[in-house]
Amino acid sequence: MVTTPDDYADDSVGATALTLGVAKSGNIEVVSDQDYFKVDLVAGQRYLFEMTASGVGSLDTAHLSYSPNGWGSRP
Ligand SMILES: [Ca+2]
Ligand SMILES: [Ca+2]
Repeated sequence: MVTTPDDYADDSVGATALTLGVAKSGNIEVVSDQDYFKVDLVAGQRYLFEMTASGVGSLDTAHLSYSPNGWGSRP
């Protein structure tokens, strides 16, 4: 059996840093997968975050969540 390794950490401690304006792609390898990202923001500024899905099984139920420790996406 071949398993695909997880591409991003499942928790905020290991969150991957994002660069504003630069897209990041990843995979939800298993149903229970969560991929965490972090980004430095400036108070008072507006930001737009977009998440799209492709391939088998969409992220219809995916969501972005915010906490001071980072953003998370999960199915
Ligand atoms: Ca993943
Ligand atoms: Ca993960």
